[in-house]
Amino acid sequence: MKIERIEIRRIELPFVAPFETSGWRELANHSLIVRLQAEGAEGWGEAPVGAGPWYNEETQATAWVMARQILAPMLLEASIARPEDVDTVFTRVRGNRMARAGFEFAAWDLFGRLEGRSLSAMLGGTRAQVDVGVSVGVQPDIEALLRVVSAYVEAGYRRVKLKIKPGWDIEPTRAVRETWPNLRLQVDANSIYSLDQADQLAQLDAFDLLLIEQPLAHDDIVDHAKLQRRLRTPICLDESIVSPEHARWAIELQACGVINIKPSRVGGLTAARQIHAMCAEAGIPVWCGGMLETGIGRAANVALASLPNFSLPGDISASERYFQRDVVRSPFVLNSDSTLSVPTAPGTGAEVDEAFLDSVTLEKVDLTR
Ligand code: OSB
Ligand code: MG
Repeated sequence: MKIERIEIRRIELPFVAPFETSGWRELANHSLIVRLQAEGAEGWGEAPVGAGPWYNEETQATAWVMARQILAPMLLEASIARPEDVDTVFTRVRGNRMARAGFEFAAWDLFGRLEGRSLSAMLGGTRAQVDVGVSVGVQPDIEALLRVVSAYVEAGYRRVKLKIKPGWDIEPTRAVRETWPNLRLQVDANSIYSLDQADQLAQLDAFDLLLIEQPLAHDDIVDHAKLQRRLRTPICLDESIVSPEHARWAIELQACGVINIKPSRVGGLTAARQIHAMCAEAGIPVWCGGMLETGIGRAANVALASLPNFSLPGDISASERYFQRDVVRSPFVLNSDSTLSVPTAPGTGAEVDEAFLDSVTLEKVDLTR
């Protein structure tokens, strides 16, 4: 197949509330949306980059340049027989994995729509519903935190993740654990600690957490292995795992007990599926993380989370947790058992609301063969 037309846009879709991590604040989704057209069909993908290089090195500005000047021209030149071929087309490209993933997701969607198969079926998904939780940003004080968590518990979420940082770690976690003794609880530090803070992190062992996510540097594996030996709670790597090779290194070094797979972080679903298989083999549970995606990127995450070794709840919340209005006519709704239903329609199943998407588009380009 030859891709005939590629549309790329950068958008700004405000969140219902600012999202604060250990090191930065997100006020809106600043992703790139990719649309591929071929053989009378189309596919959509989202590169969920942030406004600034705070999570990884990519930003909307870098992804925009990469997509227009490098990735789209490469893909228009190529001939692809399966979605996995997009991963191969881009192997020469160093880094820039979220920008690459935007195109790769769109190719899966395109092939799914052409073949009449759901993305979950294409990937080898085995579940019709996926367990999900909610990621709670840093709050001004513990009272506010308990109010926010309480609203999510009321809404039906049975797994909560707290963003932590020095000065906002032990006490907030203790307060949530004491208020909800049976809640599935985990924390995420987004790379803010160093190994010499191991004793402080070990205090989190008291709260029966599912995992402690990415305590150390975004590109570290070695110190995480040292830290893991000093903690009872499993370490979960997020930022550090940017490819299947990185997952293998982390497993070999015993740097973590769990891996968070974000398909966008690793360049797409092809690499995500390889990491999933490698972890299944090694007995490492995985779960699907999120990047505050619109309904376009979220649909790819939900399909991926339907694979068998996704045995912990994902950071894939209902659309209304993020946006007043999503760019799709098929928003995700939380089921009463803290799950989302996996779409069964061809491709991702996302039905893009083009008029609304246009209204949140800052800039758009069209490239053709
Ligand atoms: O580290 O998992 C993270 C959001 C943006 C960037 C990084 C992270 C997150 C989240 C939110 O924790 C996950 C979501 O609900 O999409
Ligand atoms: Mg994380």
